[in-house]
Amino acid sequence: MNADLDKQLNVFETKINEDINIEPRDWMPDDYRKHLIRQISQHAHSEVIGMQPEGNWISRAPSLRSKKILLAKIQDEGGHGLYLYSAAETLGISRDEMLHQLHEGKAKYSSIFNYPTLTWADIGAIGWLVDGAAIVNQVSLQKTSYGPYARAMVRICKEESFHQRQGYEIMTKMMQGTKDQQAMAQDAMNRWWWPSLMMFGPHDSDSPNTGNAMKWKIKRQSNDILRQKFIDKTVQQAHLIGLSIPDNKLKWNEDKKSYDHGEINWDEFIRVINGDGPCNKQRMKHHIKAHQEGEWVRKAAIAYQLKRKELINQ
Ligand code: FAQ
Repeated sequence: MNADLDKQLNVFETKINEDINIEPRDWMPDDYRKHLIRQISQHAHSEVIGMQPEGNWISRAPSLRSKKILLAKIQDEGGHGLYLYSAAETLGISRDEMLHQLHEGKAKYSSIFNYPTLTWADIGAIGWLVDGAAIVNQVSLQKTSYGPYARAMVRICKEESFHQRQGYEIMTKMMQGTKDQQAMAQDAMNRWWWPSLMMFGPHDSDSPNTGNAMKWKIKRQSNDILRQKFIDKTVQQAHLIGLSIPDNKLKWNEDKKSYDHGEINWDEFIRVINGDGPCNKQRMKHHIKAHQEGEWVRKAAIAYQLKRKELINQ
């Protein structure tokens, strides 16, 4: 029995070392499976809850063009949630169980979606900064060791890069507009910058999951490395359109060839991930209501599948 287990572990570790994807039917250690279910389901919940702050602006988009783009983007995010729930299901957890964990507060979703969208510039800031941060993280996850997760990331990254550009376009247009529009864009930047940096998670030294994640190549780069990449790329984009970064410690470091920056407010981060951000309660309430109201759709879809099977088997 133990010799069998050793052999299976050996095959698993060889695949990880040789960068061969682990697939759903492969043997894998229980902790690897649990780690993936936690991360992928939280990622899926983030995509779906992330539809709410932007959905708030569909009926108030300033033109037909911007309304169409926003609708398509939000629909993409829902689709990302579906790919990710499907990837998590290949690990043996049901979608119902994942949603139950979310509704019970046992599964997290990204802290960023607990902040309100107060003006149209916030829609620009989400596309540019939030999708921008998501891409930096997800490009790295395209090489994650679990096959279904890695493949979902390839498609998601393509769509996120369109989202990032449409957000930057909104901000660029506003910065070319009136003084009021410029002030609105800067205000959105001021409110979304620090929460975007929090998306990458705690510092590596305070990140309990990073050790196993790196060992198993679930994460390819650490929270701090990815956060720094995002800062270096985004500061230049901000300066190009005349936005300033709300961090008086931000300074180019020629030796490091990257920016030094101020400290994140980790007390705020902890509060938000523990349910006490500006919109946590509202987000969960809305999700639970939509889930309950959608029960008849799920029942109808299952009934249709059963009927179809019955007809095929006749
Ligand atoms: N928010 O040990 P670590 C998007 C939790 S997609 C909430 O460092 P890990 C697209 C963490 O879960 C955005 N919780 O954890 C879009 C853990 O708690 P647990 C989502 C956070 O997993 C755009 C604890 O803190 N992207 O935006 C956060 O190694 C626009 C300790 O942390 C992903 O999910 C946080 N920011 O690293 C959609 C990417 N940070 O589970 C709509 C995939 C940490 O032990 C509109 N996920 N925590 O109870 C990851 O890369 C990782 O899971 C991290 C966290 C980097 C998020």
